[in-house]
Order: sequence, then structure tokens, then C-alpha cells
Amino acid sequence: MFEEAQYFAPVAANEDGSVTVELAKSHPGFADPVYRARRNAIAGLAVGYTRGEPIPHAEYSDEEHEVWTLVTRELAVKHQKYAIAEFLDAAEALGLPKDRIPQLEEVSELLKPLTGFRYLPAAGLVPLREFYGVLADSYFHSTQYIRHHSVPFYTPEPDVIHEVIGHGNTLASPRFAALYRLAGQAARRVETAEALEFVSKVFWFTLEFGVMREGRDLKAYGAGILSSYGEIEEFRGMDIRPLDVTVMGTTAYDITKYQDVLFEAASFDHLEDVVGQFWASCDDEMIAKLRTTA
Ligand code: NLE
Ligand code: FE2
Repeated sequence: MFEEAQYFAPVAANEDGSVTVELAKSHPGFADPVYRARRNAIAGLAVGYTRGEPIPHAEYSDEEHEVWTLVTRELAVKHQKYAIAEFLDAAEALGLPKDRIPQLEEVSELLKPLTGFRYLPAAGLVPLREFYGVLADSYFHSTQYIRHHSVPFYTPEPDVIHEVIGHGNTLASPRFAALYRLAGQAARRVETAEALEFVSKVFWFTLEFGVMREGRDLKAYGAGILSSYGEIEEFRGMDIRPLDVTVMGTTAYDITKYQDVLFEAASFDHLEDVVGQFWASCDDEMIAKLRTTA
């Protein structure tokens, strides 16, 4: 039985060629059969996809476009208040549509002249090494389905809003794109499962849920905070700790809730010095040592 939410939902192939993507009980769409069918149908677009082909077009309903429009409008206001300048500038350069869900192929085209990052469709589960590894080649795996309309301000799992408004805008920044690539190189360099998990936790506490000092204010740069207009109102009140690779790499988290432990970078330079340098140089041996000092 699948009860625990995890970053990637397991995907099962059915005999008729369709797919069933597992859904955690904590997901707002769990008890909505119409939503589940929709999520499975859109996830199915990613099955059998081969890199280099155009990403299959997802035909969204008016209701789905409305969720996007609402969240975009709410987030635009929150981003002005709470997002770091690097993110705001990148979002401006990318210019995502405000009143309809863009196709992933379209987002790749927008990113091309900025940083060259491209989207790959994901039904749900992507093995960790594959997910992180392809970042080194400027590829980003993304779901195409959208969150449940009843809880637009937060979803426990990655959806197209998180992937595109959270990560897409970030990937439009050359500085961020470089950090994503370094994370990918690190994921490919390490061999043990423990080291890969450590690398992915550092990713979680930075590129997914990182916060940064900007002047006197604490701002957000993590895609998971920047895609939730519920969570973005709360991060400043959480347990904010200093940026530390060893602590981040060994701290547990629960994906189904607002993150209550966050790590603060003193500046973008600081993030690059500490986390960029770590990903650029880490290997199994270094991580094994760090784990023993944690
Ligand atoms: N909680 C985020 C959101 O609502 O956009 C998604 C997080 C995915 C890790
Ligand atoms: Fe994410």
C-alpha cells in the first residue's frame, strides 16, 4: 500500500497501454476519481517518450488553465515580496504565459536562448540518478499534470506549476542553471546510494527549498517555496539554519508538509561557494567522511 508521499510517484503500466500513477492519501486529489483519471492520462503522455522527440502535447481543460491562471496571479504578487532578485530577473526574461498552461516544449524554446535548459516529460517516478544525472546535460524532468483545483496554494507533489513556475523561472538564470548542472555532475560522479542521497538532500535544501539573505530581508530561491503561494507566506517563521552541506546532506524531511527546517545562504556568492563547490568536487570518499562527522 502506498501511503507515504515521496518526491516521485511510482508509475505502473497497465495491460491496455495506459498507466496508473500512484497517489498518496495526503494528496488533495486522492478521493477524486475524475482527477485521478486525468492525472493518469496526462502522465501517460510521458511513457515511451524518447529524448529528441517533441514532447507530447497535453490537451488541458479550461478548469486546468484556470488553476494555472489563478496561481500565476497569486504568485506574481508574492514573488515581488519574497523572491530573490535573481529569480525575478530570470522570470522576467523567460516571460511565461499568464493565462494558460504552456506546453513543456514551449518552455524549452523560451529557455533555449537564455540557458539552453530543456524539459523532458516524466510520468512520475524517475530514478534518482537519472533525474539528477541529466541535469549535467541541461535536461530537466517534469510532470505535466496540474495540482487539484481545491487546493491551488499548495500541493505535496511536483506538478506542472511547480516544475515550470518554480524550476523553469530559475532555470532561466545562467547562475542557477550552472548550479543545476553541477548538481547533475555530482550525481553522476558519486557511486554509492548513500552519496547519491546526500547529494539529493543538498539539492532539496537549496534548489528546492533554499532561502537567502538579501540586504536585511530573508528571501526565497527554492522552487518548492516559489511555486506555493501558501508556503511562501510561512518560510520566514521556520527554523532557519546556517548553510552547511554536512547538515543538509543528513537532515530528514517530510515532503507532504510545509518545510519547517530551512537553510539560509548569506548571498548568491555564498551559495555558489559552499554548495556549488561541494557539487563540483564531491565524491564517495568525501561524502562518507562528512556523514561520519554529522
Ligand atoms: N509544495 C510545492 C507546491 O505547492 O508548489 C510543490 C513541491 C514539490 C516538491
Ligand atoms: Fe522540484
